[in-house]
Amino acid sequence: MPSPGFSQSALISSQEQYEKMYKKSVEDPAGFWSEIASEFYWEEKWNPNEVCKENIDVTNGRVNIEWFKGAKTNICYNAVDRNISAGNGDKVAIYWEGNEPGQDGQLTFAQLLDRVCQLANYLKQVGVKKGDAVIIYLPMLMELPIAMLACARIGAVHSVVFAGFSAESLAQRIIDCKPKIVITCNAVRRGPKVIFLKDIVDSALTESAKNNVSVDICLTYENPLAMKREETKWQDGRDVWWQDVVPNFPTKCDIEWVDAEDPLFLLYTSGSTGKPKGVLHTTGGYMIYTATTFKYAFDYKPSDIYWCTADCGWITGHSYVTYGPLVNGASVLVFEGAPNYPDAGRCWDIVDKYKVTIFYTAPTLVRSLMREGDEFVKRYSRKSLRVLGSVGEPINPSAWRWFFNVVGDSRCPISDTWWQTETGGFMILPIPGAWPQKPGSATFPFFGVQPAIVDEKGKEIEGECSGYLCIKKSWPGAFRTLYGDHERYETTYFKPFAGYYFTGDGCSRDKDGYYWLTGRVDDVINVSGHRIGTAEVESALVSHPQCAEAAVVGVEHEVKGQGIYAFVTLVEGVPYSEELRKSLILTVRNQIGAFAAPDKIHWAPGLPKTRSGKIMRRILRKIASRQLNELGDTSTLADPGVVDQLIALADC
Ligand code: 6R9
Repeated sequence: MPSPGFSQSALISSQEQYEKMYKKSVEDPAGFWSEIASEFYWEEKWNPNEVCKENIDVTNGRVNIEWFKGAKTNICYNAVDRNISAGNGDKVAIYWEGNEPGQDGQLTFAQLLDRVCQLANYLKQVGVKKGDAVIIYLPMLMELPIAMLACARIGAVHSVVFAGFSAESLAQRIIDCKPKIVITCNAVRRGPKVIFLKDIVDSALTESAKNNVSVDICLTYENPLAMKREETKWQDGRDVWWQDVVPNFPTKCDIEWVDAEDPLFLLYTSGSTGKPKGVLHTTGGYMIYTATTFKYAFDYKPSDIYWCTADCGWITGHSYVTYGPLVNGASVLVFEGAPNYPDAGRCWDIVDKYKVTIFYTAPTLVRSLMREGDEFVKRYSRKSLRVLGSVGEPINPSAWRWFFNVVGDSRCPISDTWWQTETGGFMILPIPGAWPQKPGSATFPFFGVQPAIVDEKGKEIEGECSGYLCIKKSWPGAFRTLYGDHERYETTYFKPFAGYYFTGDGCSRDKDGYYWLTGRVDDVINVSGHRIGTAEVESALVSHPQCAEAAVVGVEHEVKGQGIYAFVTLVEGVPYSEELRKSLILTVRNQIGAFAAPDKIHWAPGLPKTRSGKIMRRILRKIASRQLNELGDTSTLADPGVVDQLIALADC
């Protein structure tokens, strides 16, 4: 149960209040969201009769979602200028904590505005216009949210690429969205390591030039704590030091008022095929949805100090490091380093240092810190903490309990937020103060969200049940298309179960109506909360000259949630060796990024295939998890003998 003290002062203080608001949100979505939208700044208002236009039923033609079309606003204005006009110019917008304890900085909203405007003016001067794509490949420096906001201010479409992606992955994204400019920094320290980001960008730009996509400017932030300017490789004419140009620009920059339906950003995410999908979010609906979900999910109060450990390279960093909190005028902490450096107490050290009140993280981090023992937590007071949050994968009840009892001293509710890159913001979560919690359940839908659990045939199942999780109607934060591929948008998300948005997740609902997410039901693996398509890893493996075929499945992993398990068939005559194993793993690191490196390579003289040549992943999953008594029917295999061979080689 939420503690009575918490509920009393909570924004939503009871189940009844939630139910009343939820009812209104589904019975009159236009009225509900218009009322909320009125709290934000709009240069031109929407037509009250056309708040939402949608068709999510493929059988009725093209899938199309529009909210507040025709209205004009700007999310940077709402996140920065509006807070200054409200008298909060001197409030800290961003606290920054560097990799090493003792390195820190901060910007008030007024200072943030100056920095955003200078960069926005620079971008304008080099010819970036409304609708142009800008790639941002930066670590968690203050410059990362500054760059996002500067793009938004001038109507440019940012595409942040997580700075753990390899040169090849970066090149793939550059080739897809053809930016005029890439914004990066020379290097970054993460824990004890230095990562040379500019070198990665250089190779990505060489690769994209080979594909006839050339980028005019590589704006590089000099990160002197990681690498000296003189040591950075440089291409005159293309490369420009941020510090040499941006501070010379004026600190005032006019706003580009954009349509609510103009694109705000593109974010590439993994799907079940090899090619990442460019998820496109627009401005108005996304703005009000991220701000509103942030406010209620964390019971936000203006005095809060909020810390989300996600990187801005993922959707969580877009919606809940940058936009949602800043639009609410919240003070946000941005942390450059690694959560276990210099030791496993770092997070709690930071919590005490900044008096963090809301701490939002991923189950994988909770599990990895839990393994280090309570001692690292207990060393710090943590008494400022008020609300905890979890995202990225289902949180297992033992990690939930440790988070609740040890980190939160049994006093802070946990907001277990289920959502996706595609949904823009939270979809199912326990609003703290309103709901009795059940460890591991994401609980109930957010306002306006109508979940449906459907069976194999797409028929909605009522009551206590399990099946595929779909959503019945659009919500303001929904993605509008996949960049350059509306057909794939329809095929992936709206065709599997006509009339619904299909999430790709399995889900059950218990007798009290609580939702329990059970993980992906497609060929996507969730490693430490990062989505990785099995096909992406397979295509990286088979690009190795000695690899003939590969099949990748997810297996349970104590810390990461899921680990990557790769079955690999070598080219005829090539012997297995430790060296080859390492070289295959390196290939994946180079092509995707270190976070996608397989945990296990399983040598496979042959793969279990049906007579039509389809790999039976069901069997591979059982072998990978060593559930050898549960292999099921293998009689439809073209060669059932391969299964015994694979089992014999399991621990080689
Ligand atoms: C926000 C984010 C989305 C997938 C999603 C689901 C899993 C995320 C979860 C969760 C259970 C939660 N997921 N949060 N599963 N409980 N609280 O992570 O976006 O990277 O697109 O991943 O992550 O499987 O479908 P994204």
